Amino acid sequence: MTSAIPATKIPARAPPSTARLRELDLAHHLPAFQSYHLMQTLGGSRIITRAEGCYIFDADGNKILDGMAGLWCVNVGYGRAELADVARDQMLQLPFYNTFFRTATVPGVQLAAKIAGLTGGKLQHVFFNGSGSEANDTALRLVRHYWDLRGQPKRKIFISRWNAYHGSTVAGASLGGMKPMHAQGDLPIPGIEHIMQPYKFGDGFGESEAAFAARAAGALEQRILELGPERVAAFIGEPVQGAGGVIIPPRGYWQQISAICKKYGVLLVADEVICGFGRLGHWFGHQHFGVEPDLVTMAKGLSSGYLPISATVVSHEIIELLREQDSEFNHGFTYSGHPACAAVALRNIEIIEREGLVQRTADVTGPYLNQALQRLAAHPLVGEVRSLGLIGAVEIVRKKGTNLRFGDKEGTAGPVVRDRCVANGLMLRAVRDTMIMSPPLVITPAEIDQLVATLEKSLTESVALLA
Ligand code: PXG
Repeated sequence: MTSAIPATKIPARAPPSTARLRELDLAHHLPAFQSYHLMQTLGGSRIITRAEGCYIFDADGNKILDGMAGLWCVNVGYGRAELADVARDQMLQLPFYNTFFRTATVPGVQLAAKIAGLTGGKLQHVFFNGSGSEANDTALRLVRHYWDLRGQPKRKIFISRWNAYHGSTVAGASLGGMKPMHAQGDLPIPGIEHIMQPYKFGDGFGESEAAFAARAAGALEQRILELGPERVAAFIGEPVQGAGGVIIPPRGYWQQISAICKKYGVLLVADEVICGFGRLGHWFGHQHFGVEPDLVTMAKGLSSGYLPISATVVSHEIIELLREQDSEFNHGFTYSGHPACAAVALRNIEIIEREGLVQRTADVTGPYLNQALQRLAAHPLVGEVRSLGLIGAVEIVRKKGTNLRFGDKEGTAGPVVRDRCVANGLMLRAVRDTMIMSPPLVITPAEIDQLVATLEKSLTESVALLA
């Protein structure tokens, strides 16, 4: 796209010193999920200044391998000039327009069609939002509205799972199963129920995979029957729970969940915010598990995090009913389908396709990560390693062959290992005592070796620290 508006030369401005930035951070900036007291004690945040490929750089001169792809999102890696060019061109052409008044934008329409092609089947209609949380809010409101229109107004309950993450808005945090989040702001809102998660290492240790799958999926049927099927609107789940600790469900779990939903007429919502866009070696996680949801929510990898955008993809059956009943969906965000974000997302998908990143994850880098992690299985601190595509977890235990944790409470060892990883130049997250990873999909086998070797070194250093 050529622009009529010439490029403006902006004089370079030197940023404040790192020390000054830390002062300003402490004085004014409230970061996410943080103890503001601890922030003061520790002297502020690590300031990330730039990134390239799979590496981030901080203001103190450290180069760090980003084992988390930012926050599960930078699937195409950092430093893609083409995404910046597309954003710039679109901002000059049309920086903003809304979708409220029977108006649409070129990239918004193109992106909706592109996403519908990727989800396929009955998933043909796309509602845009700004974040993963909003995508789930949209799903909740649309599903409840749908059941009203279907003449089943009692069907309002969403069933989710403990330890699920579906966002931080009022509906997102309510749908999620994070108890510390529920404890703040009087959540969950009414009409949301939680059942057990399919976490075999934690909740089905020693049980056979088949028995555990049947028990975990059976919990859905049991809850539906307790509540009365006529009151249950939908089940929502991440194909693989990410923030909960990379919980890869046992074989057969998703098939059973899908069959139970069908049996009781309950809609299935797949939250693909983390699993979407190649993370599991398929475009979407539900495709890996072979189930067809009625709604799919997505964010993060949709734009590789270069700009904020999310989508709620809806089945034809649901939208047909709204059409038939001529019902207006009274819902939308100023930034729904933001043209610059949509243009970046479109080009991001094009990069994923052009570079074959989904297939590469399935055939090359996913299996490579899986193999490399096996090297850690013998480590004295490791109770289990697991991965699927480019998402993985390493469980830290006090006693090999068990799932017993260090310390009086969970989450004693994880932060110790995590701090060693960061000190050794690897950004990983610890969910309680589970080390989790989700690197950019462009990661090379050599970088995977570096990731695993750094984690191994950090585990070994942690043995003495935990003794
Ligand atoms: N669903 C899933 C599955 C997610 O992982 C959201 C919804 C919400 O997306 P937004 O864009 O509203 O943040 C997420 C977000 C963590 C962590 O600690 C994970 C997320 C967000 C923040 C922290 O791993 N995932």
